[in-house]
Amino acid sequence: MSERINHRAFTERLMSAEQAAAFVKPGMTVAMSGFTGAGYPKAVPGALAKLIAAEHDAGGEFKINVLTGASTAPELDGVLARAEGMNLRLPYMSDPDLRRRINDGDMEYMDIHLSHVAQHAWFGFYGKIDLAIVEVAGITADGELIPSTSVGNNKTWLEMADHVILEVNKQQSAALEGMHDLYYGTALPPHRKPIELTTPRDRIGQKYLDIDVRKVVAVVETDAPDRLSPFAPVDETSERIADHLLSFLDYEIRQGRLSEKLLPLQSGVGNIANAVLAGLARGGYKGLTAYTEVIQDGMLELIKDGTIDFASATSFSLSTEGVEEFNKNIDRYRDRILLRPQEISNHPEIIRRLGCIALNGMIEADIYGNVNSTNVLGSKVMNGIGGSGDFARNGYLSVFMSPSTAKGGKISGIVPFASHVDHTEHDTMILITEQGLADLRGHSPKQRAQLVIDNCAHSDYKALLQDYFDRACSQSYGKHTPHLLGEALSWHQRFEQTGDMRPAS
Ligand code: 0RQ
Repeated sequence: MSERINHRAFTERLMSAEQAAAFVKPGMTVAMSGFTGAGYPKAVPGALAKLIAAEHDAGGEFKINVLTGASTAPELDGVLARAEGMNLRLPYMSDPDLRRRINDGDMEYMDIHLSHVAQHAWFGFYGKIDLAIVEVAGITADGELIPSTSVGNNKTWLEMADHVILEVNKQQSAALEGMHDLYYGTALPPHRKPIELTTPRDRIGQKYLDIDVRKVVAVVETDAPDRLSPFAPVDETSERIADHLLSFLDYEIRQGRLSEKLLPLQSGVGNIANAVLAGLARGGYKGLTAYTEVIQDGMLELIKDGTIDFASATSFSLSTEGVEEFNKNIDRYRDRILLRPQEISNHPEIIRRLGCIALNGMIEADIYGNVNSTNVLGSKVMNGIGGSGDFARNGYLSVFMSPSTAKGGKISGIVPFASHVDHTEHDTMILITEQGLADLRGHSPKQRAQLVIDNCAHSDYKALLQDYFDRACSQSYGKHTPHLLGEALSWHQRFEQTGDMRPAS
């Protein structure tokens, strides 16, 4: 038996990544593991990319549809994008080569709420899933799968796919065993039952993933780390954003709306969200919980110093240093972290019940609070909506954060009209930039606009926004959400034409 494979039926199927990749045929829909750079297959996609490139060199056509949990890494999205091997990719992604292909119009990309993916697959919206390629940390003597550093949609992929390729990665810590909670109680409407999870700590499922061994066509052993990009160092801008958030939370506690334990935190991906988590350590909180998608470096720090007592997620998203820290002190983290399928970590029913505090980054917001999380200048996708919509719509509080400007001040993060809307004004309660915080709760559109302009806009753009808003208030067709339609997107147009949202004068 191999070190991590303790069941004969699986060792019998051991083969090289090249042999396993040969099971993938053009036109297939292939579902892969992987969520924010963790737990993705490390070897088969690379071998597949070589097969694809060879086929293209020979004048043939070889493209597949790729479904994942969320973003993966260069060894999956990067190699397949460079080989021009994907017709369609869903959902969230962050690989630069993949992003380029999508934005060049060479392939299709579907950006979907992360909680929707598994159920849409079950509803049949994505057609048949031919093959699943899933990384696991080991296979037990009973033939069950020990999940890796992310769970994502793996349960669904293993159940739905006609055939399965397993990558068993011995570099993933053996101590991951027991850190997962796999819920098998989901059903299709109208047969759904309540999901009985009432605190982030609750275990409602099993430790291992089930697998029908008859579907397993290949098992590949790997020994490679998750590869994650480092976060930008915490700078003054993100520290100021964190400070505004902390003052706001203190205010909520003083008002009696939140207790000192707050409510379960959700924190998005990206530099700002990570820096804000680091800032929470300064807040002096103890014994908080998180019900979120990803455990990033900032959250690991909070668990380490006792700020967070328990975190439920679907994946890790750690830098190399974060992975080292986790592996070195895994005993400290083992009883404080549970990884669940993303349909549970992001489930609207649970998020609403727990009352999560949703903290997410954004690209831009407009004066009324519509938030663009995904498309620069309304057309160029950055990463995708991820789970931000699952949490913003259903959380107790929805907070969106961003520096007030981007690209050296040439772009304003607060605009007259968002060039793409992921979260409507109805889903946005709090907007924060380094300039300040706008608490939009209980305010009408015009009141919200004034708060956003006063509190969040950068000084280079404040007067311009005020001028737009004032003229809209007097000239708009309707006076409920005043807009000048011919001008509403003119800032984005100006940037396209001149490289700066500010007028030349
Ligand atoms: O670009 O890297 O080329 O410099 O966007 O911006 O300010 O470093 O912020 O890393 O926190 O990311 C919305 C992308 C913010 C992220 C987004 C450019 C900026 C920079 C990154 P460069 P920052 P962050 C749960 C939650 C959606 C998914 C989500 C995100 C780069 O938060 O992907 O929330 N959110 N999931 O220059 C042009 C603007 C810009 C802009 C920023 N207005 N115009 N470029 N940038 N604002 C987790 C999961 O779902 C898995």
